[in-house]
Amino acid sequence: MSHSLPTQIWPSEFVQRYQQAGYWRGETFGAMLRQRAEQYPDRVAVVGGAQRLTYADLDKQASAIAAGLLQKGLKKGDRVIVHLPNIPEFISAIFGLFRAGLIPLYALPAHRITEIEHFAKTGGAKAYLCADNHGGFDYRDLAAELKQRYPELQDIVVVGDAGDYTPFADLLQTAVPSDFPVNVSSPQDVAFLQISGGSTGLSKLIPRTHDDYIYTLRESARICGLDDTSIFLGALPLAHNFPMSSPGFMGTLYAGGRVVLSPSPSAEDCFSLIEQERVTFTSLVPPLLLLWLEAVGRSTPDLSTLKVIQVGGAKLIPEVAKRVHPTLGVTLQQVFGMAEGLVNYTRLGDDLDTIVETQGFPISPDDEILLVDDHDKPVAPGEAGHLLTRGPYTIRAYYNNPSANERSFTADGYYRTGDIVRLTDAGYLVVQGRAGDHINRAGEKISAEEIEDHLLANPQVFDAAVVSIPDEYLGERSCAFVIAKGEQKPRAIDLKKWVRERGVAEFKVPDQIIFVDAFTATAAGKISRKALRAQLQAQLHTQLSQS
Ligand code: AMP
Ligand code: DBH
Repeated sequence: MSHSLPTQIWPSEFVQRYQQAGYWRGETFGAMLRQRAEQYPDRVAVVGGAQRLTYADLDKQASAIAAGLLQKGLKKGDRVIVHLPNIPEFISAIFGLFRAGLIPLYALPAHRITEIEHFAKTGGAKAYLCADNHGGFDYRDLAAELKQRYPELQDIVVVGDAGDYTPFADLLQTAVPSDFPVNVSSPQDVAFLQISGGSTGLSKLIPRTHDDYIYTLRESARICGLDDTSIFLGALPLAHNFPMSSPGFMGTLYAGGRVVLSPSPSAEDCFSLIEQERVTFTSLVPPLLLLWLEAVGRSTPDLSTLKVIQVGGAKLIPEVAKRVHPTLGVTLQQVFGMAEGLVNYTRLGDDLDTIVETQGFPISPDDEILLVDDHDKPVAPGEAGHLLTRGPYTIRAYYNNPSANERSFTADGYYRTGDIVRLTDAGYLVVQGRAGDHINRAGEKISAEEIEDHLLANPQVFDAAVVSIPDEYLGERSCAFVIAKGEQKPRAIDLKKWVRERGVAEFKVPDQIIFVDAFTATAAGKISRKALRAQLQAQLHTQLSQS
């Protein structure tokens, strides 16, 4: 398996086009932080827990972390798994990695050994950076297990009580030579690896470059009206592409604003931070928005500084969207994006109908959108079709995954998003559904195939098919149809425990398990798993609508 990073992602004629259009300006993350630190040395950049880091602090920490990691023997281009909750160290660590030319590979706090092992192996990671203990889970245990399963791992760095591992605090103490470089990367180098929720099998790795990502930050900041007075509340996990870059914490730092980190996205934690820190905007997934809308009726938080709430990651129902302004007194912005690239925003000045009913339009005039039928033929104007896209910040291939690339990209480089979309007369996108077999559970994407594989590994399971089921709060939840092996059916609770104990993120454990004796006659036999899932899904919807 080759582990070298791609050196060029877009064909040369596109590179030229995007540079000439002024999208790619040769910026890098290492230099960007230094420029902000020179411009706003004493301004607070990041607030989290008891810490308040100025831009100068952040810049200094980034250099110390970079120097410390290089001293430990890591080399430019090495991948480092970043597995941290919403704490300031998340931000200083990734800027430290950028400064050293090391490549962060972002994992979600909910990920467990199975996912982390997969990231380590597919990404060819050299180091793992984690918290000590967070949310009742000891990440040092995971680190120990990872080292066993993946002996190529050279370094383990822990924020907090590091036990046998390298304390993150030690890196911060590294003496930095005066000629230590601010940046060692080319703008078109891969800056980091994002992960996709993925519809088939395990998450795929998404290589994003400095130039392409910084373009999205600059434009997202402009579209969302950010400047150096903006204060962003990081409520969703920072590793998600949405709170990272749409415009998220990175876009806020690009604009010279301030990032406030919340330990959880709950209304309780977030409302008090909004009051104390005079937060001006934040990003949420639809189920959290619902909780916030309900919480406001129970308390009287002072949300007067909050101007915009962005909602994305999963479809927002218009009825809920309509309640945002009257209940919270803020402007709603819908965001439809993907870690692979394309991001759409409703614009802040759009009329209410547009904000409530659509998912906006792309960042870039050069985001190419195609809506096609099942045979890749364009659909008639106004009709819904599979969304394909290509543009100055949408990847052309996943990292180290030829079979996914075959499926997910067309010959001329369009990414198959898996979403079914229609365009309004004004050119706004409306998400109608999706073609891919994943469950969008409160914005977390779960691959049906991945969970089926875990269930099939159980000796009491003969066959399994996982589908989504509408859920009042989560939008969708997961439902596994299971055919047991032999007479004795396992208990649903034991099967859930089985999946959990395979070491996967809790959100992937099936919410519901339905035992069946067989998949229906037409479904049995040679039809595809995709068709089987579609059939079970339809069956489930009929049952639900009749009950
Ligand atoms: P990922 O590729 O894992 O980053 O997930 C991106 C996917 O999330 C998109 O392809 C959509 O299926 C879904 N998504 C993101 N934002 C929205 C939204 N505002 N409305 C509906 N679906 C969304
Ligand atoms: O769901 C997503 O992946 C997403 C949603 C909104 C995203 O990546 C983004 C905005 O950038």
